[in-house]
Amino acid sequence: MKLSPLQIARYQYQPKLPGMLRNGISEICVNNGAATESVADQEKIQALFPNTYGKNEITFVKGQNTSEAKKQVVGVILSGGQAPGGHNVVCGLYDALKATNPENVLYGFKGGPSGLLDDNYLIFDDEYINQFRNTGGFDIIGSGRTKLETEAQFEVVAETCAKHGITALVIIGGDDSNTNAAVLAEYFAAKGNGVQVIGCPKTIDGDLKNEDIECSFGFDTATKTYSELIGNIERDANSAKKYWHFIKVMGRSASHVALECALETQPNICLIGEEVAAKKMSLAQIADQIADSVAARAAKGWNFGVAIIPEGIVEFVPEFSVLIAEINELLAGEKTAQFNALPTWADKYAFIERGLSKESMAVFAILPENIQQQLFLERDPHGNVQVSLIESEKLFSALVGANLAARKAAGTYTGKYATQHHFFGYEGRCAFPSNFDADYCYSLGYNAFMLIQYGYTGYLSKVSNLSAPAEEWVAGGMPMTKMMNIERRNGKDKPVIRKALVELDGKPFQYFAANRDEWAVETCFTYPGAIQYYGPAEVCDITTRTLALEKGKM
Ligand code: FBP
Repeated sequence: MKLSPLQIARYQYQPKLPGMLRNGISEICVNNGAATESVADQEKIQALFPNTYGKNEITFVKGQNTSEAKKQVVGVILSGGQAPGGHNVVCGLYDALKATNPENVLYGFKGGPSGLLDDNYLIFDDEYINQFRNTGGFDIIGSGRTKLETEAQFEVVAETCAKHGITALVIIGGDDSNTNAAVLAEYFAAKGNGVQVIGCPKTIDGDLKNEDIECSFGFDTATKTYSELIGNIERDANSAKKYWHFIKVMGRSASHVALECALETQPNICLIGEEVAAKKMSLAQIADQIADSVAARAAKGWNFGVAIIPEGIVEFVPEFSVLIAEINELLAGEKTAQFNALPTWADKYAFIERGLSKESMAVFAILPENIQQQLFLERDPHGNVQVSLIESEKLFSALVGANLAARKAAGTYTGKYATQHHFFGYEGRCAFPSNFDADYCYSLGYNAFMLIQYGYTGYLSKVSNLSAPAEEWVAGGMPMTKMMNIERRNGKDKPVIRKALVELDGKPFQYFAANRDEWAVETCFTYPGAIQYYGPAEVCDITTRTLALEKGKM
């Protein structure tokens, strides 16, 4: 295989570890912090996790390594959507494991959690792992979305571990996967089978964060990739001056990705799902707000602009959620077949009209026909509408078009409105990790092994102080039960790690809110350019604006 010059250079890159992990394995010792309790529902969580609840937070410091010298056999999986840097978590884990004892073994279970169930694995060696250093993607062992949550599955995992003599598992995943990792850790601890479980915080969506985890890995690289593309589009828009660009960006539910891209590129519009929900905004209100910007810019002779739409937006629009719930009900059970048998769209439309409430029908009626049809075509295995597949960038551009047509008829708008649509998601998930993600991920993996070596289980690998240079990062571990609360899921109370949504009183959103009126009307675009890997640290190593604002550094 012919390698690109950047690929060759990235193989040589040595990721930066936190200062306290740089002195060699023999000089890493534990500093015990305070005992922890869960963020809410303490009694219930404690009752569910009697063996792993309330443990101490720990940090690693320079000092005599006092861990037990024993051969370690570790298994690792990647879980869920790709996020840049996943390979480096595995590399960091492998390097710490081998530096501690060359006899140690690292198993990679293939295709995500199902690899553990199917005993589908490889054993890492230098030759294999070296091909993946500082590269994007999850192809080192693959990933998958199988959930490990039942006792029957845990038993199979226990058997897989016993078969290979595995004494620790590292689960690299988002909030759901780490929730399941915590339950698995408790299950193994209760069984006394000696298998430790350590989690690592992954997801480009940025919604696995809390007072302990400053950010999930991959968010930095993915948002930088999208911001580069959005900046390029802004420059094109400002050059040609003839299109409004509607750009949807990934983020299954939370709007962190959209917000970070907006902070990087200062578009005319960026919708934030959490704000839409808090203000209970309707589709018409959102369209009206965007149309105000289009009209104000048109009045200055600027018939162009850029609007960022978060992937999960429609689920935050209350009337839309009600509509979806009614459609799911309308097509429940055998009614799907009945609906599908209707010969024309007009017949189907009449069926829908009879089945929906007056309010939901009013919402349905304003949707462009292609979106209306999408709602009935794309169903998940449970028969529910797949909201994530809705082309919300096209939905909003059409609603804005209708709003502007009404303004034109009323004589209040005379501009031109031509649109382009984009969706940026997969483009960013497997990019070469930025220096930040390369360093952060390597550190998370290295640190995960130190947690294993010191005998911890039910901990999340934690690297913090991330807005400072890597030298000053703090490495340690946090009991996963600390991040848990009880939430209603599928009609049952479940212990889960809380998903972090955009906080409307948080500094990143506040900064955006303080500036967006000007951005809506003026042309304040900023062009971040491509991720830089080589050059001054202030160009190459800085992380997101979101983190800088959260840490008061902007
Ligand atoms: P994770 O939460 O598993 O990290 O995945 C996030 C994500 O990238 C979302 O942004 C997106 O909605 C989804 O995955 C797409 O999933 P798929 O890869 O299954 O199409």
